[in-house]
Amino acid sequence: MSCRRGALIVLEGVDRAGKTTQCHKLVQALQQSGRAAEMMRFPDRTTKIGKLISSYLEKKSNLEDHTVHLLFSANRWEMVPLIKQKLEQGINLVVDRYAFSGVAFTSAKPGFSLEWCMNPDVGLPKPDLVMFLQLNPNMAANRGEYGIERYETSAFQRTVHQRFEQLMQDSSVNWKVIDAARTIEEVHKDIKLLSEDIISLAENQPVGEL
Ligand code: T5A
Ligand code: NA
Repeated sequence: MSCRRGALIVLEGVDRAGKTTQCHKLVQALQQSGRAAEMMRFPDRTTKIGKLISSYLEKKSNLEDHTVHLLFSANRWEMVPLIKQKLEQGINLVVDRYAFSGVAFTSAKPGFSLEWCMNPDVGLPKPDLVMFLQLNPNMAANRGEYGIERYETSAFQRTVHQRFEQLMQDSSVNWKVIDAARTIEEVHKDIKLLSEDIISLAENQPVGEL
């Protein structure tokens, strides 16, 4: 006998779309309904690699563009043993950003192809569900503290949004688009329903690879 595995659920979207808010609410809701659930976020700024990334994002240090891309990917790879372990233990993981953010943000810089950007993340555990919080970057800009960290300019975010649109063409990934311009509760209701559905489906399937 083996225990049912947990689902790998990812929230993506442009900056300020509400990902962190919704991840917390989803974990709480799943736990309240008696399911094991934990949150994970990328970048994970607590590791050695994560601290390099955090300093870069806060503009306290500069890193060459390819280098920082590989660090973001390495920051996911260093969590893979833990991700696999949690899923095997039957814990549902709710992940705030994943490889798709990595690709969308770097490929929004001049001279980076989607293909080059995707390569370092090939082989990562594949999410069972990726929910894209759709929000016009102009609306996102009106939500608190926009413009402090690197990448937080409307022009760059518009390009990031276009890259996400391109990534969502990939039908081998289970994308669901969520209208994030609604209230926190309305958005949460959709996210919870989609997550509950995927949790029952995923438990009968092995974890895939990106
Ligand atoms: N990055 C990331 C890469 O370049 N490569 C990578 O591989 C990865 C993983 C940091 C940066 O790193 C880049 C992308 C980012 O630029 P981060 O630490 O996740 O990534 O970014 P944060 O600044 O923490 O989070 P975001 O800006 O993405 O915001 P969220 O999580 O989408 O939004 P949230 O929930 O914090 O909400 C923002 C504000 O809006 C309000 C909230 O209360 C909050 O004030 N809000 C709403 N207001 C109205 N209606 C709603 N429905 C609302 N939902 C939330
Ligand atoms: Na966030």
